[in-house]
Amino acid sequence: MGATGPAGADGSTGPAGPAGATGATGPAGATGAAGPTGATGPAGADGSTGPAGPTGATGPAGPALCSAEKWGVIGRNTSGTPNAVNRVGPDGRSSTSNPAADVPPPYGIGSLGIIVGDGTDKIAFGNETNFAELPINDLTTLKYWVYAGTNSMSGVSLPGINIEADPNVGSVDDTTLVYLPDSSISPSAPAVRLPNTWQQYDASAAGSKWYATGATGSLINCTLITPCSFADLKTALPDAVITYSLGFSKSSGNAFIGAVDGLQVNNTVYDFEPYGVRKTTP
Ligand SMILES: [Ca+2]
Repeated sequence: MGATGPAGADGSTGPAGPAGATGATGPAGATGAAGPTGATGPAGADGSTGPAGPTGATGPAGPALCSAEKWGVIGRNTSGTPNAVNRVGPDGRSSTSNPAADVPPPYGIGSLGIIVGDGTDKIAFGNETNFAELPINDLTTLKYWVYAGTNSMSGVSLPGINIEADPNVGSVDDTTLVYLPDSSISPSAPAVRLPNTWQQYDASAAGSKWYATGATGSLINCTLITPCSFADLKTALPDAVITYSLGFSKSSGNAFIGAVDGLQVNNTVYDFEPYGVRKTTP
């Protein structure tokens, strides 16, 4: 037997086998990190208008536009071309270093402005209704404030108080009781009269000078030449009553340009204001 021959050459590679079957699904991966916040979106449209709210409470009344208090020019005791007007101010001056007039009238913001020229001008401004039949002896306080718009008090005659009355003494039924501010002395009048500022006169105080017009003045010895105090006047006229009016008067003679305010009759102050006269307390 022959020897075994050499091994034959390797055969060629056989064809690829068929693909294996798909493996099973693996497990889910871990959750990824959160992404960044997105940009703000656009604003939405305006909502619709809501319903109207309830009506509010009524507010307080405003200042009166005029007063029904019965004060005015007494025509039958006025002549010439004087002027009286309810006005704002005048404000007085408090110091020479302040050019602004800043001292208001004694009551409120205004007063009764009065202008009386020389000659025959005279004016009466008062109340012809509310004081009728008031006994003179019931007048305990009678005061008022005056502002003289001038740079010098020399020769200035101030408005006074006039009361038309029935004296109930003697034979006449009418007289006018006249307060004289220019000849009255302290404490009825200021010790020093000053221009361009407000000063008070107390026609019912000691130092007051009054007279009664007509036959009554001579009868009780209270005349323009020999005036008496208000206390003496009341003593001499125990039964006198007010008749037609009580108010201010500026008679003829010297001029007056200024104002009056704060007329006090007993416990009532008549405050002269731009819209009329208002009653208040001292
Ligand atoms: Ca006033």
